[in-house]
Amino acid sequence: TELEAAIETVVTTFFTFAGQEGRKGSLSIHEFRELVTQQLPHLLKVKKDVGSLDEKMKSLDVNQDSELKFHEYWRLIGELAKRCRARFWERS
Ligand SMILES: [Ca+2]
Repeated sequence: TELEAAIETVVTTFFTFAGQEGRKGSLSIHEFRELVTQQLPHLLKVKKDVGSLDEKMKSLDVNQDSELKFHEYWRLIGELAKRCRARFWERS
């Protein structure tokens, strides 16, 4: 189904970018930047502002190890989903 495919995309996107360098199960700052600019340009408009992207990463990095594990990345997806919901609500 569409929903199942969407969930799978959330997971495979994480691992595709996390596998680029360093530890394969987590996103480095560089990988996070790539993921956001390539895959979330409309939902997370920080493309030209590297500083705010680093801030975003810090706010998601719960254990402060400068890498994002899946559950930390998942918090971003949750935030974006909430934002989508708010917009959907306004329209209806
Ligand atoms: Ca982390």
